[in-house]
Amino acid sequence: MNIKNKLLGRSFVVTICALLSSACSSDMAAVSQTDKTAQSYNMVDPQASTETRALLANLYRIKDQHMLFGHQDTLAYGVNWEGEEGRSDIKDVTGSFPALYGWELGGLGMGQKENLDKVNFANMQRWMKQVYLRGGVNTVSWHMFDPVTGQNSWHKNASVQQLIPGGKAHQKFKQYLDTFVAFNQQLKVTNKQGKQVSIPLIFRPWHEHTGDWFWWGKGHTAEQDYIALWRFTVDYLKSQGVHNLIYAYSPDRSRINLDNYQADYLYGYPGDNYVDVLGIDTYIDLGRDENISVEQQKDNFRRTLEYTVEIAKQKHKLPAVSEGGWDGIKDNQYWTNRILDVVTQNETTRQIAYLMVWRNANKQREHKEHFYAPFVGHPSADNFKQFYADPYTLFEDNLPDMYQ
Ligand code: BMA
Repeated sequence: MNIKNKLLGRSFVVTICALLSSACSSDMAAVSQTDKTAQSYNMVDPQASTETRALLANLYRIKDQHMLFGHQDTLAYGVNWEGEEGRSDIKDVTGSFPALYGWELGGLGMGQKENLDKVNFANMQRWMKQVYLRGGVNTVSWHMFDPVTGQNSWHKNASVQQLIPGGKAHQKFKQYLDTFVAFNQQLKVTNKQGKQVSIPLIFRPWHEHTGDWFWWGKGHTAEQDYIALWRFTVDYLKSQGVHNLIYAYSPDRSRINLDNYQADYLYGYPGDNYVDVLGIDTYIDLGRDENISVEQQKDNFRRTLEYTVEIAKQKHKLPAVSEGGWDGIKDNQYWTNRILDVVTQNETTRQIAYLMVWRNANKQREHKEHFYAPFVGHPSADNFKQFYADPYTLFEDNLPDMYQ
């Protein structure tokens, strides 16, 4: 058992509460009032299920003291393995699964059995259920193929205006959304209390729209059309009986000027009634920008976090780093020096509820080195163990019950 298990493992909650009585007693009170508290967060979906409301309330409760660590596709494959049940590069290195699991729907709507990264959708559903039953948190993104042209999300078509209400391809777009409704309907499990529940998901559609690389991005889509696309997506899913979603907004930081953060960040913002989580996707602050010093990059990351948290505070939303990392992790001290040191820098940066790094592509299948999390043998693996052991970070083995 590592230090953090000793400090934070579920069985030690009582002990730690005795030591920190004031902090914990307010935590405990918050838990018992989960439902009430969640309503006061003014969720996008007023009919969100009890478990979904609890998840959001618990993320709020935890965020000042901790940050959930997440990894995309962690159960599906790793750098040196594929198709091994119960494996994850994060678990190989630390002994624990991450707290947050990212999944990708790209390909859904095209009648494919697998997503764009060859993850079988039925397996994905099975893993999502396992995650929920173990107490982890699932989040999904969707590199939607263009319903107008059938091309993937990186084609720069001016399609959004055809998809929104009044557009020529609006019916087609609804059919794409219906595929998610059907996928989501199967995400039901019987929980420990014997109740059938729909697995809560942090749903992150239309991401990185401040960039110009997706067909819904800036440059190919008018701002009001992007907003209409987002709002229709939310309204339609709710109208189809989907009530297990927490909606996350996630512009890309590389196209946001730090000196004009609020305005750039809110480009295309669909409104407070349409967003629960204010996320930021950032690679540029986390290693990609090799033209500036490490210190400068860390300072930029600090500002990104502070500004995101400030906007979230004003709008009563949950702040998060919805996606990011450094392809190849070319710094052995990366996890403590470039991430932990910045997210824990001050009371504002510490408000970030979760941070998720992108996928570890399977080297053999994809014929490339493309990874954002450590794996056994990677030079940053030891440093990642320190990151894991720090009381600030939460992995699945340290998560409190997120659904009550
Ligand atoms: C990108 C890369 C691609 C992948 C896509 C969708 O960032 O990882 O290889 O296909 O995300 O998951």
